[in-house]
Amino acid sequence: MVQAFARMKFGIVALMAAVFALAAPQMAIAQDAADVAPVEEAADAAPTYQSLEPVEDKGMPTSFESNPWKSMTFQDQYTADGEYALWMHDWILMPVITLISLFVLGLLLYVVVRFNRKANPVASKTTHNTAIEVIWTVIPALILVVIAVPSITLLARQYETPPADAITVKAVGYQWYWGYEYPDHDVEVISNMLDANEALNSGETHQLAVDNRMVVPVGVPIRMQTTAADVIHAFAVPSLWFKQDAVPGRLNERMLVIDEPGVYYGQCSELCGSLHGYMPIAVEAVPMEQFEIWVASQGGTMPGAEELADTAVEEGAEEAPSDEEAAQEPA
Ligand SMILES: [Cu+2]
Repeated sequence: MVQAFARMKFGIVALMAAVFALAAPQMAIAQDAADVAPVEEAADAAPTYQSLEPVEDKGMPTSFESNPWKSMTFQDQYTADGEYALWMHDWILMPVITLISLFVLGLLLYVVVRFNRKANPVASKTTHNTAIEVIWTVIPALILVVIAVPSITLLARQYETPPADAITVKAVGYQWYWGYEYPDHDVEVISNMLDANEALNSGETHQLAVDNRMVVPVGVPIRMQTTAADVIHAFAVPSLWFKQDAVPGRLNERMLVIDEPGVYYGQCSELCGSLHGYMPIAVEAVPMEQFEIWVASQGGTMPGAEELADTAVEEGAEEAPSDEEAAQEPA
């Protein structure tokens, strides 16, 4: 009985080996076919994209109740231009404005007290004082120079042209929502405001939360283009130091490099009709690997990946017949 089973087992193994030997060339062809179409396979096996959770006080306004001081100034900045501009505001403009205001107020109070009719009944007849005229011309000129240097630097930085390999994102303003086109990736996203309940459920601020965010990679140059389909809108995200008009029939362009991952909120900033206040902007900056997953989840392709896939298909097309010939030869 045991011996019979052992012989049967040997027979089964032999049979399987024979079947495998016959099937092997076909399997090899099937294997090649799988290699030829990596794009479809990647799309099937793509990990699902996880949206980022917004962080309190990052990329969004701060309420007076939670932090009165922070609620009255600029949002924290997450681009190099924004950090530079905020530094200029905090350390040059505000101190200069404050000192000049206090100085002028002091002069006014001094004049009111020292030269009123009672204290100074006989007015001076002085009309010229060369020394004082030189001082009040030269000092304001120097102050303007001190402001002009960082100011023109900032202006020039904001006009910097994106490099040739920058990722293009085109924000299109519509009455009353935003569309984001990714011509390099063959992706288009339509972004509408969430209503109050939906925003509450997603743990976001109402009138800033949207259904589909503008997802971009972090730390790489983005060629941010803005235009509009109907009336003038403006694409503005305060924490990214970004505000650019979206004008029908025109394509405005500015480089955007975001420092760190996060969700950054903004709003349309050009009166565009009755729902102008209800077309918020949400920019989601993620590491490049995450961005690639997002592009795949939107049915798009990375520019490099497409070329690779094309070459793979061409190579596969050349190899496939030779394999078939090899398989047919023994038969
Ligand atoms: Cu608008």
